Amino acid sequence: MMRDTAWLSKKVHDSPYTSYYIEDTDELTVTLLREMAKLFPQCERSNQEDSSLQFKLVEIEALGKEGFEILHMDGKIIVQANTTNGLLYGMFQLHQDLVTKNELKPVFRSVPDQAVRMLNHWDNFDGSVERGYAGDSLFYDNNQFRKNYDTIREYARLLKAIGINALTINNVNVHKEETFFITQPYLSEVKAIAEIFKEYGLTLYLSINFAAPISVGGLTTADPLDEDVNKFWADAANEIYAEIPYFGGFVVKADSEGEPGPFVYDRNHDDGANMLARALQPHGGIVIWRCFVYNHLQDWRDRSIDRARAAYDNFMPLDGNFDDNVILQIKNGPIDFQVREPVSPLFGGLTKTNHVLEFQVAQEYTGQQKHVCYLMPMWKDVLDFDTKHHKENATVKELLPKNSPNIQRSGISAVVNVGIDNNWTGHKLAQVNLYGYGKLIWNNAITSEEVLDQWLDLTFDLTPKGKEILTEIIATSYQTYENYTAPLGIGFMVRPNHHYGPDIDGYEYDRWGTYHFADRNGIGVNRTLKDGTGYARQYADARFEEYENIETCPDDIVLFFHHLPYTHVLHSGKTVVQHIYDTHFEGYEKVEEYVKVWEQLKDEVDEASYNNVRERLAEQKRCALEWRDQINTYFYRKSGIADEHKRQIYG
Ligand code: GCV
Repeated sequence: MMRDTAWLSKKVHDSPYTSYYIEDTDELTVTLLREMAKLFPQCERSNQEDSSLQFKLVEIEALGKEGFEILHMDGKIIVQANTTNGLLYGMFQLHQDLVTKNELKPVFRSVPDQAVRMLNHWDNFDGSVERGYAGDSLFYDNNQFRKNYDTIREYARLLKAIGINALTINNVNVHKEETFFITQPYLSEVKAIAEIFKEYGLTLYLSINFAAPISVGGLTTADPLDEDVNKFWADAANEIYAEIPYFGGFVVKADSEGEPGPFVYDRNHDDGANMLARALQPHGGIVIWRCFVYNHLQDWRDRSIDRARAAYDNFMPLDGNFDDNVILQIKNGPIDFQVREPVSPLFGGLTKTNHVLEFQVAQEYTGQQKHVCYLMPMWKDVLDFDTKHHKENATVKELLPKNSPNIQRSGISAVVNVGIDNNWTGHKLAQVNLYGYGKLIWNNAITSEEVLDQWLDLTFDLTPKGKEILTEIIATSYQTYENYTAPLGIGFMVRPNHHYGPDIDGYEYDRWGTYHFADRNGIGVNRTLKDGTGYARQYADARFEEYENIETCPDDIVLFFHHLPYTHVLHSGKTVVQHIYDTHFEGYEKVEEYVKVWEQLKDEVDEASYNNVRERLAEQKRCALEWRDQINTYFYRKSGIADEHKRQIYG
């Protein structure tokens, strides 16, 4: 079966540009030529410098290494950039503009807002993907590399077309065999993949296991201050760069959820990260060190521990201690990619350490690519969040580059949502999340609506009515998902381990630190400074005061910060319990509506996509009903308060 080539499936056929000019400069020109042949089949290369379509290398400082301009005048188009890499980005933009019939401006300049624009695969060598919902790994099967280079090349072009410039290809939980990826014979296999991404200007990184000096090197310790351990990593780096001179570096999950790290040796994260950084530094490599560090063996009886505090408590005191080639990677929220969380206080907090933000495109907690859930609105909220660390210009998107001492080492990363499934993402509509992620981190000002509009035009051939229907489904899907799942920012309530479907108390008496504390009177976690865990104090003053005070704390995250009686009246005018009932009825009804209106698209989308979405919507409806009834019943039983509208709630 032909793979669904997502946003590069349509070619430019009916444009007046029948010939183009480009100088042959470097190996990326080969890629550009190949892409032109694929995407603009009627446009032939010419040696006429004044062809109707020209790709030009220029020297315009403001464009940097990746930016480009598309000039449209006198019937000609000129794509210009300082590098062939920039031209390649420009060509994909032009393809998109022509396919979607976007009116070309006389001068369109595009320079990425974030320097690091990365994806992390959580793929395992056995072919499984941790939190993967689109089939097995693209790269591995049964402890072998798949060597499916055509598919990988197809993937590389999809990523380039949306602006991604780096990726890791193995899980941050680095299991036994994958620990050896930094050595031969695996290194040659890694190189074969790295070469393909390099054709598109993407840099490949590996996740490494902090204990590799023991398991690979045969040492008795992985202590970052031990000389032999330092030598092990320096040798490993030498070997890697001898094979792959353009290798990006390491991504590290250390002292997190059972992964080894410096704590074992009474050392800290800066000791561990800087030790690896020293090994990579002579080669220009980078260490990306994750801040997802918390006590995952918590006793639920111990109310003094708050998982939300952990990243800030661990890393804030180390700000400024990290080498220039270390980047900290911080999840968008303090817990774990919930449908609604406050923004991590490390953004705006850290000012002396390079850092990137981590999103999750994979829908671990947002319906696992069985439910439609458009994540752009959430990501926009995070990037536009005003940390209030300064009077102005203190949004997350502005502070990421500003608060990293080396602007080239700041940006955004994300757990990707693709697998070997023919449509890449399992749920066809989940493609929009990958597309949107790339577009948004390149251009932080793009709106959710613009992204959706583009993706629909690139993907389907819809009538205006059809487009309206699909726009409505996708645009409302995030709010819908939130409505029928965990309310008011409390999070979790999912089945343990696989995290799919409702299980309200599933984690309540467990060790993972994700509690909601519902009792007969109320629900929520008291994270105030006054008499709670004090998490609220990790924010800048204005935010702290806003969250600390129940009068000003926003409704949508109020249960994250406060334990409230069910009868507490929200800013919306509803009580907590009535809000829960209303949103859960609304959420489910909306899914019922999606199922119905999708049928109207039968003749508008290809059969595979039609059936794919229809089947998944049916599952979403089944699951949303479970959520609705379990949540409503749970809170009815706890509170004894009836629904004002007397809808059916099971006793
Ligand atoms: C890769 C969550 C997920 C884990 C994941 C972890 C992480 O806890 O459930 O599967 O592990 O985040 O981000 O490291």
